[in-house]
Amino acid sequence: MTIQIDISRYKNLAVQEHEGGVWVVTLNRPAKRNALDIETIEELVEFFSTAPRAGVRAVVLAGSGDHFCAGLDLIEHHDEDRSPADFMHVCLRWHEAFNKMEYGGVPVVAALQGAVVGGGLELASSAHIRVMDQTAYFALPEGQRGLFTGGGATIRVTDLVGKARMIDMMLTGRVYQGQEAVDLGLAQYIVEGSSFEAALELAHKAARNLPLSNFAICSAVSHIQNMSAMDAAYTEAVVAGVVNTQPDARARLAAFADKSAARVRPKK
Ligand code: 1HE
Repeated sequence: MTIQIDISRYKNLAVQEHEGGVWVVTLNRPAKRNALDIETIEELVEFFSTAPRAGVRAVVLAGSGDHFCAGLDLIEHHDEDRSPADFMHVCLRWHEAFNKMEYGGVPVVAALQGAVVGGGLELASSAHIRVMDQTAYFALPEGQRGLFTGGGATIRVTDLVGKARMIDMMLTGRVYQGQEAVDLGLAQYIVEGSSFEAALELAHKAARNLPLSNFAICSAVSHIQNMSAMDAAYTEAVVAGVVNTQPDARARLAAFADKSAARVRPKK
């Protein structure tokens, strides 16, 4: 019951299929520094709702131009002059998109450059792996703009950097970049060259895992984090029961047994 992804439906995203089931989704409003307007969020909901049922094995999420994403479209927000209820519904659509990413079961690798700020950091923190280049920087300018985070930063950015740093970022507009950003957990990789090329390579690596293993890694880990220790242990056992007995794993286990499978070795 595989469904098709219709790339012609996307206007603010550029959606491309690469080989091996890897798809590249690019925020495509560089003139607006890829700010997230309502239409972009709806397209993210659509793509990440469809991807798990469309045979997508991994996604690279990128931004076109010099910046990954400038966060909430402040001009749209200003022009719309929204009511509290309106903006609550906007935020619920952001959560729909970002939860589909984090809990959808398909590995998402974000390729970061330039500004990864406000809602852009909320988006990036919904990916499973973040790769930054030397130009990437992270900030939460909400405090300065008279705003508050609404796309999950209180959950995901706090998870990455801890409560005290999250509050400092919001109060003072502190910017993190370079190796320090990796040391804090804002990104897992920093590269000299293109973050896109590095992200693509990681996505291909993840795509070679069995889909059911990736489904568990990219949904069960997040669900389990939300549970009590007792429920988490139970759920882990149930998920492992299903994943670790999948028929497709037998060939991989047989290759280990007959010594034809690669061994785990440190880097030379
Ligand atoms: C935008 C946006 C935007 C740029 N909404 N239009 N986010 C922020 O507070 C970050 C706001 N943006 C910036 O600080 C800078 O634009 C950047 C550091 C990202 C890039 O700087 P620069 O010098 O390359 O570009 P620029 O000249 O500032 O902007 C170029 C154009 O992009 C310009 O439009 P133009 O029509 O005048 O050419 C800008 O208006 C437009 N642009 N950023 C709309 N964010 C669910 S709650 C989430 C809450 C938040 O995310 S708050 C954080 C918002």
